[in-house]
Amino acid sequence: MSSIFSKIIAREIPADIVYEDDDCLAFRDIAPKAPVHVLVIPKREIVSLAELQPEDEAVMGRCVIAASQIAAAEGLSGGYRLIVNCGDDGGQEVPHVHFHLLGGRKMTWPPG
Ligand code: IU
Repeated sequence: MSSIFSKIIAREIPADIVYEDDDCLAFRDIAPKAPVHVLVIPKREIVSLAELQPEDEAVMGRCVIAASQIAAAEGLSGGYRLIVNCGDDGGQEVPHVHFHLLGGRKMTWPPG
């Protein structure tokens, strides 16, 4: 299933892209929930964590490492949060798996 994130990958709609490699893309969230709020996505169209297949292992790992590198580049030396919402109960709105990298403020726990 294609989503708006596929259009961002294809450069059909603009986004503030902060990182790209062969497998992953990262861009700033249009409605940031923290001073730093970057979405890290696989370029492959994967709907959610619930649809992951064994062949997605490398690309998902690549996204997590990219998130770590972006966090360092953004100066988040005090820490940050990396989360994935999955499905309706998880609060997922866009049907293309994405990591939220949130930082620049103290996070609370548990999330709502
Ligand atoms: P969620 O985990 O699916 O709820 O997160 C979707 C995020 O995508 C949310 O934080 C939106 O602000 C963000 N987003 C975006 O950055 N650009 C877009 O064009 C759209 C959503 I639509």
